[in-house]
Amino acid sequence: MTIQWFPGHMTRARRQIQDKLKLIDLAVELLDARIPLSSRNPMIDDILLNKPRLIVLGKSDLADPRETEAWIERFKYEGHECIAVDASTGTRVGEIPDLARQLMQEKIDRQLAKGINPRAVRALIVGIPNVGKSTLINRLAGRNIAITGDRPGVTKGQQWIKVGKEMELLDTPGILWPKFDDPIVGYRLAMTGAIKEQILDIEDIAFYATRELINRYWDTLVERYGIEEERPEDTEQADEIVRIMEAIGRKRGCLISGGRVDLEKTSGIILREMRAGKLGRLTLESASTY
Ligand SMILES: Nc1nc2c(ncn2[C@@H]2O[C@H](COP(=O)(O)OP(=O)(O)OP(=O)(O)O)[C@@H](O)[C@H]2O)c(=O)[nH]1
Ligand SMILES: [Mg+2]
Repeated sequence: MTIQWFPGHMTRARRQIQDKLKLIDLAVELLDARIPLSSRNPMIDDILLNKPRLIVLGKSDLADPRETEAWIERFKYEGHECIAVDASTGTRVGEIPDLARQLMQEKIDRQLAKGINPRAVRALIVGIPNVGKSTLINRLAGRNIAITGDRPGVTKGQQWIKVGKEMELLDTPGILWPKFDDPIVGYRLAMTGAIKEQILDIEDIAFYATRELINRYWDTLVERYGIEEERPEDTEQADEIVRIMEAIGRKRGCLISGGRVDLEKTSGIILREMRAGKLGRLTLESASTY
């Protein structure tokens, strides 16, 4: 399968970010707490150059809290300030302006020493499509100014939004990068909703999602769908994954003529429920293994 996922507007979006860098004091790099590694743009250092940066792990309400803590430690160890938030309820979002100010403190002190009154901190928010950039900005601003939506590609252009008196945030369209070195990165981005459904083979994505669930969250899978199958011994065997998908489909009554399982319908259920957190809080990438 080829994922056709690098439409022109993303190249444009990247260029627009680079054009704005001169105006920006700080970058907020928003990652998906369920896939902190795969949601990280490998070109981010090239795009942001040496701008001070705050890493925010978004959708942390959907991720495994222990894994999220480990990722925060990991990013801090690498020298980045990092915080996990849930922008859907606003949990910990209120700490972001303070952290941003701390990152800017040296510059602010320098300006004060020169007798210059520091202006509002200008921050840019970057991240993959659908990770929650606009939702986070709305939370910070305390009102719904940026358009949000449960699909990738909602924000089409840049927009400055005032956050209190001391901060201005630039919302940007989600960007992906031209090539995934490891195909699993593409599948994880697709599973968690960063790639447009229309260009995906949903059975293919659900197949990889089921494989990850078997490997990492087998008990949750059994509990959610009430399947009575043996746990596959070798998840590299495609039929073993399909066996579990079919068991889920049968439990959910996804059948077509002849009593066969409707895999497309089953795939839709697995992906929808996984994305909505119905399978519990899942993290697909552990800080300890990377
Ligand atoms: N559970 C949960 N959902 C979130 C969170 N943040 C955002 N969402 C949801 O994720 C979806 C995408 O949010 P947006 O803010 O539109 O995402 P975006 O990054 O601006 O997306 P693009 O503009 O398409 O790049 C929406 O349905 C939000 O309600 C979060 O912290 N937790
Ligand atoms: Mg947006």
